[in-house]
Amino acid sequence: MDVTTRPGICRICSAHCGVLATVTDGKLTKVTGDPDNPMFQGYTCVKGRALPEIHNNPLRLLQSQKRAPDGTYAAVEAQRAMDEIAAKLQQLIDTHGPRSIALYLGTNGLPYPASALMANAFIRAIESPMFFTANTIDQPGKQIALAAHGHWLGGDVDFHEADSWMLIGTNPLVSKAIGIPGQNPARNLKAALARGMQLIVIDPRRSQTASRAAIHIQPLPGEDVTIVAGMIHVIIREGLYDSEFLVENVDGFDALTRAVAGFTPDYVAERADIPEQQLLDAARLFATHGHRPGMVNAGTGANFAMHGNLLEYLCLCLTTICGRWQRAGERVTRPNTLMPAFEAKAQPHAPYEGWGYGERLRVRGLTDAVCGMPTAALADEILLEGDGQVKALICIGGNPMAAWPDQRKTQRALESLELLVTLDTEMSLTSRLADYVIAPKMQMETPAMTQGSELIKYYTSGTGIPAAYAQYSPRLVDPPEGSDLTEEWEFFLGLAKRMGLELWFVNFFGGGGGRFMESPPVVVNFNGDTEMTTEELFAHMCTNSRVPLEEVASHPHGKIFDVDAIVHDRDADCSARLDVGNAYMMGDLGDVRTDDFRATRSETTFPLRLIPRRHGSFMNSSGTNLSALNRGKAYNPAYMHPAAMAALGLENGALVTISSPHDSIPSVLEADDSLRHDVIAMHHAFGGLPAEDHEVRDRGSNVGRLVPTDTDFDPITGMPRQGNIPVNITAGFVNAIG
Ligand SMILES: Nc1nc2c(c(=O)[nH]1)N[C@H]1C(S)=C(S)[C@@H](COP(=O)(O)OP(=O)(O)OC[C@H]3O[C@@H](n4cnc5c(=O)[nH]c(N)nc54)[C@H](O)[C@@H]3O)O[C@H]1N2
Ligand SMILES: Nc1nc2c(c(=O)[nH]1)N[C@H]1C(S)=C(S)[C@@H](COP(=O)(O)OP(=O)(O)OC[C@H]3O[C@@H](n4cnc5c(=O)[nH]c(N)nc54)[C@H](O)[C@@H]3O)O[C@H]1N2
Ligand code: SF4
Ligand SMILES: [Mo]
Repeated sequence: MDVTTRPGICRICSAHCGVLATVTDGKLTKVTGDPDNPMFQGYTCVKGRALPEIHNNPLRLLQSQKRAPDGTYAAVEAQRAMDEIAAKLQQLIDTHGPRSIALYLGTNGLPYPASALMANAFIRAIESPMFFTANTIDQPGKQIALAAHGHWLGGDVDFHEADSWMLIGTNPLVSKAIGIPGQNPARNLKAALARGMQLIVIDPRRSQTASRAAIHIQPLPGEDVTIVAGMIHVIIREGLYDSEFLVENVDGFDALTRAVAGFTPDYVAERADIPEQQLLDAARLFATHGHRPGMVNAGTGANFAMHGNLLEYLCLCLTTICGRWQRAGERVTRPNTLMPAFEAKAQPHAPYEGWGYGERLRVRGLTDAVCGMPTAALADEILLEGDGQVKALICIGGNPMAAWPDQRKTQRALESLELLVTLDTEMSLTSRLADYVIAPKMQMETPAMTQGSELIKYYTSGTGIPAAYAQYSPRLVDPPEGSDLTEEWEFFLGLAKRMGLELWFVNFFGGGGGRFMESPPVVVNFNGDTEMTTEELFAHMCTNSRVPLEEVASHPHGKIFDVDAIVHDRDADCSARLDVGNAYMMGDLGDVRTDDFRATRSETTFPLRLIPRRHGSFMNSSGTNLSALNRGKAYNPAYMHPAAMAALGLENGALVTISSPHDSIPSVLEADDSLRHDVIAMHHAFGGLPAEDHEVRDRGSNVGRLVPTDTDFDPITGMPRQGNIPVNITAGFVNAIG
């Protein structure tokens, strides 16, 4: 037996844990934590340890697939598929113009750092503006808010030193996504609490994270704007803000003061259904506790419930009026390692235009924005006839049928396309509607680096790697024998060669969607006959790295580098200021204050609110079909408080119908006393096609089907109301519409 164990990187989520991968006779057989990794010290989660099952999944595609006219699939050589797809794309471009071609990048772009960049180079080369990502059905308000507020160039306060922190609608102990550094978040939080950190969590559910909080506010969902505005109100009224920081760096304080004036503690307490004293306690704790007070971060729960842009903006305002940014002379919390060195400065970068420019969508007045194109409108762009109609869609590591809102509309749209291509490791729900499914290599079959995990700090505060840590890993295992697999970036290069296109691959670093750069982008030109390996492309991508890639690679277990990164003094001529009084945001806050929440509440047809939550064993729709991860339970239950179930005469495990004003889905009830009585919680991205609802106990059901895209939606990002969804529950299920 030939057995080797080598260090590698799990990239299922943004934590990018350093792992040990064992290969036995050419097959990945074991993945564990790497005790010699200085950042993770042996930590992994259940998903990372399932990488062998993920690679060896019998449902994994080892050949690309092509759909026959009768709807069956047969293997097709990847090169041949590229020939046919390139020809079809060219024909569509010649007949309907480049806008008829759209790309959608999902969460499995993250493990492969060249994938998204090459896909983007391709769409620019054909001159189509239709590049969409999962970001605009996630938390696009983060970038909208940064544009309106500006950036602090000294960066974030360090969680590892802070005495307080506030988390809103996020559960980083499970999601590893934001706030508590995701590199072993449980250890990071434990250490912080032992040091005396006081945590404030706002969540309608007593989540894993909330149960460790000093103050857990458990409000009605969708009232986060109300609560944060209330906290700002209290902090201003009691003079607990940082006036020195405001004078030096901030505009708009008067406008903010006026806009929050109506959010008095009694109003907020009634509206959010929380104790008034708790709001006061939280505001005072956040503003005054400890020597090194911390920041506030919000997650999907808070962003999905409408007003996501405003919520994110108010979080920045709260952070800024309390002066919670890293100052001159302090350490840079997230120094670059595989990204270029930069000089952090204790000064603002002024706000910039964040939305309302660029490509105009043909529906709902939406446009391109700093968060990217509105993905919730892509199905409409496919269905709406006329000039500019989208006729071909290529999905890279994403699963629209599982994850997009309005599943029935998505299905109609995807079925009406002239060409649908997915790059996916399996016959996902979306692949099952595709003309071609391109089978890619998997994580341990490709080289890996942590640059992508480092980079996400530009997306928002509270993300990225909080140390000068980096790791590189070579390919650890060969693809299965007899397979024909293509890396995603090679697929786009293959199309470009066939279509006679020159590609400009751009790896840019910097916030604001590249509007301001810490360093010039790395540009790699691919013309007709450029040949390159992924390893060579990574070397190009790291041309300007602070620590050279070879140096990083010489530490196979990863290394925390000793870089001297201190926040510098502000430039003498710096006149930029942060803005906490943006007119659009203040107007939106005014609208929130005047909407008639009592009237909305008195509506009783849909008395419950459905909220999102992540599953510890799955990454969105990935992994649900693996017994190592689902342990015999491959569905997403509807979690509900037992007392609320009893009040409706429903029992644990009962089959029920969950209806929103838009549509219905089946589900299986599961008692959960961590929830408020008036909410139910579900994981998204489960279920089959609508016609497969009877399989609910085997595959769950699709929350996105309850979400319309054209009634409650954000006017800037197009994001629909994916959380705080009004629903009712009835016993049993009749598959009426599907
Ligand atoms: N109702 C509701 N809707 C939501 C959400 C919610 O909470 N509620 N969440 C939203 C959020 S935050 C997001 S990010 C989006 C997610 O939206 P998507 O990114 O579109 O959905 P995923 O399920 O993550 O899709 C991942 C796909 O990648 C495939 N895959 C797995 N491994 C690999 C690989 O190695 N290579 C390739 N090429 N493919 C691979 C999987 O089989 C799967 O089909 O959904 C959004 N939609
Ligand atoms: N294990 C695992 N990790 C993941 C993922 C996964 O699917 N599985 N998905 C990844 C992705 S794509 C993303 S975007 C991140 C998301 O990461 P998070 O944003 O941390 O997502 P969740 O873990 O679902 O935590 C959301 C919390 O919001 C609460 N909530 C729901 N509605 C409301 C509300 O109206 N107000 C407030 N205040 N709280 C509310 C929920 O109860 C829940 O505890 O996680 C990433 N990491
Ligand atoms: S936390 Fe994320 S990166 Fe780490 S092992 Fe789990 S899935 Fe992989
Ligand atoms: Mo996400």
